[in-house]
Amino acid sequence: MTDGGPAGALTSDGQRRPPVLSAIDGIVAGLLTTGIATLLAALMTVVGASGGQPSPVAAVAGAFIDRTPPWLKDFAVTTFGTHDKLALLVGMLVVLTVICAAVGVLLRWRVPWALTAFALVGGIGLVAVLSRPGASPTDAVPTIVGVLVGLWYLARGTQPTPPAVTTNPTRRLVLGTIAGGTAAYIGSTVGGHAARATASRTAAVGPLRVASRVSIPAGADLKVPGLAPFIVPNDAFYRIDTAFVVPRIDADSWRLRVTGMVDREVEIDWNTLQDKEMTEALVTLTCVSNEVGGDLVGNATWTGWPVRDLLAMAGPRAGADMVLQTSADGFTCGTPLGALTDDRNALLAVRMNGQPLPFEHGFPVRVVVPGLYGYVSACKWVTELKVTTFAADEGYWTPRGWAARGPVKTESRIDVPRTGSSVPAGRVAIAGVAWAQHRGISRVEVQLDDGPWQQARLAADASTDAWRQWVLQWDAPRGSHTIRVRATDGTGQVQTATTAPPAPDGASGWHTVTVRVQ
Ligand SMILES: Nc1nc2c(c(=O)[nH]1)N[C@H]1C(S)=C(S)[C@@H](COP(=O)(O)O)O[C@H]1N2
Ligand SMILES: [Mo]
Repeated sequence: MTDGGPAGALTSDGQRRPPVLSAIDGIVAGLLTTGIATLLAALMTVVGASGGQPSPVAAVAGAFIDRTPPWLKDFAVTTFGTHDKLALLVGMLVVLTVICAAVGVLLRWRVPWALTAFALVGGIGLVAVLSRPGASPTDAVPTIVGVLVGLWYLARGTQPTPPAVTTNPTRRLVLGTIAGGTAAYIGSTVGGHAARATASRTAAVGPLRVASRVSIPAGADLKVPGLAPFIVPNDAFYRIDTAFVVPRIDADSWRLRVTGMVDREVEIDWNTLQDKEMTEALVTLTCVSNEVGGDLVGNATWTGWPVRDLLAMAGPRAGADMVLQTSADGFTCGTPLGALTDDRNALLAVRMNGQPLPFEHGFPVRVVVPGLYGYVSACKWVTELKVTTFAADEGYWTPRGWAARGPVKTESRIDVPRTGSSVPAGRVAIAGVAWAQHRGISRVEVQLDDGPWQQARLAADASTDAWRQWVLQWDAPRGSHTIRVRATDGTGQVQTATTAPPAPDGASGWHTVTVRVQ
């Protein structure tokens, strides 16, 4: 075949083109559009010309995440865990490829329809870009330019006799897009905004004034093989958020404002915060989406300035009962005002296990509140605290089917032996973790098959805000066995046997595993 241009059913020498070539033309047009738009978006971000998300791919992903129905979000978290964003990207690219291929084939018969369909898909990207938090009209430029180039590429091949010289410009354009995209990526990493953020994080290791330090009792970690460590390392800590692209914020340009029902609005910056007297605290974070037995829970040492000290500077007014926290990426969560002003360790955290927060976990500053699920308390990349009421405002997840208030339910989990595993007969350590943040764990019991509840040995108590490990040595007889666990919190309340799904306010029930003893 001669290169008769990207479209049309006939080649320049009058032969019928195989449909697969038309499909490829459509895909190339899609690649050109997304490549150019991504390149321009990256350039805009590098020069600081956008406060939103000018890349249509990232914007559609973000808009999709924001509109995901609860069942689909649960499915995604259960199926892909913390790889849910990669799964979304792959899914989007597959859908886009199929649409573009269809557009290419349609071009063989109905040129205006094909071009219209292509423009409509671009329009979806445009709407997404313009509806992202912080978007400005100029954010539309990358998508519009990208779509126009894609349309031009599709339309140019539909001329009756495409001039042969079009071959080279096309090739150059494709190569140029790849080269430009790579350059923009490297540029944004090395010279741009992301680089400033990385540099500011690297520099964020100076000494802090810490009023109270955490000391972890020697016996807090039972070191049973297979049991979750008492302190979860930062790179192993679960990550859940709605951010398709992890926000990379330059600490030096970060500000946190306290607004709303306050006597005076307050704003602090990074340097001011660094000079405050910090508190160090062990706090276990839990996701409301965590299934019974799930791993969306982790424990870390957090260092930060108590939120109550900042709120006291602003002076919350009478009648306020909620603080709407806002993240740099537009996410919000509604936290009971009392949980941020009482004596618990609700922190504006700047360190996680002694390190500056990883970008994935909220650098430069996130909030951590013992006793509440993350979705109503643990705002990452936090930029605003609006003092308000539950009647007037709601956080991101509330209109999406989750409860406005999310106190953590008492839960316990069996880590070893793993469900479905086989263990040799004899002494077997049954071990796991239990949590009831801010109330503490006073007892953990294990039931083997339908036997009596046996008390497990608890690890040393490090904090009522942290999870507690437990272990029970078992003389395992041959056969198939069921192991169940339940915890009792610091108030004497036994963990409920009533099973509930994660939505709307957290899963409940006793974690049960089955093992085969050989
Ligand atoms: N900005 C922002 N903060 C957020 C979220 C989010 O989507 N965006 N998700 C919350 C939820 S649902 C949880 S469970 C915790 C998880 O914190 P981690 O990713 O550091 O473990 O962050 C909370 N803070
Ligand atoms: Mo969560």
